[in-house]
Amino acid sequence: METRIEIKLTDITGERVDAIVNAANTSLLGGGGVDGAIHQAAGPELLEECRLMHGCPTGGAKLTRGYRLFAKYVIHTVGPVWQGGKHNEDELLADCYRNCLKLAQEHGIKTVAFPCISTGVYRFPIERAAAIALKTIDENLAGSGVEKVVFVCFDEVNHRAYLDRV
Ligand code: AR6
Repeated sequence: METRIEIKLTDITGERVDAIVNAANTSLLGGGGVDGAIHQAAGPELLEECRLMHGCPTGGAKLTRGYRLFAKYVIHTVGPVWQGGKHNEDELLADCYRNCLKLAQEHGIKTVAFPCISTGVYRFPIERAAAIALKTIDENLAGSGVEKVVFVCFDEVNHRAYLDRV
């Protein structure tokens, strides 16, 4: 099976994929950045379902429906807050990508779009985050049943960091 990796500069809420990934916080009760944009686009039912989840640990992932989004599902993951690099941040960020893929596999999701997890408010260095995202997906895609992964960047710096690595 051929798997496609795409890198885009766009708003993730408009992606026409089976699932979009949300860079959430441990409460799963919404926030700013991509989290705010996804809740805004999906509508209030998303928050209602998130309330039933009782949060999510850093590096973990939980799945909800997508409501008013094109995407049937939202996979909520919680990236690490950058604290200088000696607090297991790299491994926790890799866990986010791995656990999202795992959920995608369990739900028969074929196409999934990821934002640049942790690179906004959580201040993870952009180049380092892009390298981890690409490597982790590359290492875990085989056998997952996922046929297309879209890395959705929202700014030129992240976009360039991904393009330079493929
Ligand atoms: N589409 C795609 N990417 C986006 C969008 C969008 N509509 N909006 C922002 N980004 P951030 P984090 C990019 O801060 O660092 C929230 O408040 C953004 O440019 O959204 O993981 C949560 O509730 C950046 O590259 O997430 C948490 O409290 C990337 O998404 C906290 O922020 C991630 O930036 C999580 O922080």
